[in-house]
Amino acid sequence: MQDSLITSFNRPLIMGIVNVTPDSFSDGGLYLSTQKAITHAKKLIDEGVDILDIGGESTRPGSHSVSIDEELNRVIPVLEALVDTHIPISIDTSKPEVMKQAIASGASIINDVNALQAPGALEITAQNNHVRVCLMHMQGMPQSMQENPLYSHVVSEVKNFLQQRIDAAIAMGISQDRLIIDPGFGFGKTLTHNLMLLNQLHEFTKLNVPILVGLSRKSMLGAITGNKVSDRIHESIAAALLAINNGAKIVRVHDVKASKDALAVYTAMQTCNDR
Ligand code: 8Y7
Repeated sequence: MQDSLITSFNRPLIMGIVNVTPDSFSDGGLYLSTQKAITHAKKLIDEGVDILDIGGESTRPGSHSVSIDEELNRVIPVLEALVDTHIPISIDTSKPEVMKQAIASGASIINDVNALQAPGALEITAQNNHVRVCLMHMQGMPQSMQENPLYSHVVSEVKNFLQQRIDAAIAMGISQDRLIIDPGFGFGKTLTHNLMLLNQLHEFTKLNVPILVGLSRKSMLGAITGNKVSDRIHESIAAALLAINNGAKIVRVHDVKASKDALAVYTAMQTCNDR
């Protein structure tokens, strides 16, 4: 089972992003976006993805939330179409009801940008003791989080928050080996905050839980290079590699093939002494 990869981490893992968010400007509707998401996921599998992260609610800066039913209608058909591939599926949600139904449909990881803070989220996770969960840090809410991010010590504040969420999960009976942490690049952080987190990512290894990062195509990279979102592949690869070199075990990316090739160089370097 692929899950053993996540346990051993003998190489960095690639989580591929599968968004199921109907484009309000095209009239294809939900059916078309479902089909598109499935086709896209299969392409990522062909490219060698380790985990698929399926999300039905945009959490980009400025975005608004969707209802439980709408989110379920988006993600469940996609999940059902992909379980037979046996690639571990992560459900990107903060809603306990979506977590529950996604797990019932075969999701084995919960990716919660809200770190299981919604009422009932810890309980659902605890009740399903085969699933892993990624606890991410965010300051504020997506609608307004980039308006005025403020920290006195960004690294220690993010680290303390993640330690508290680890403690809350463990107190609920979720074992530590099911947890993953994420500093939440771009979620209520300025460019400087993001760069400090990336530079000091090693600090987070002290929490003794694998680190996941999402840097792919983010505006912090555009702020450095000036490239538009569709043209940020090189900086995304550089950022993923730096994160891995600084202790990350999983990278959440759009560009699976490119990330895989870049990480192959890292893994080759890491294992040169074993030859
Ligand atoms: C992240 C994420 C997004 C991230 C984790 C985007 C859902 C914004 N970013 N989940 N989700 N970490 N764990 O630009 O950084 O992809 S959405």
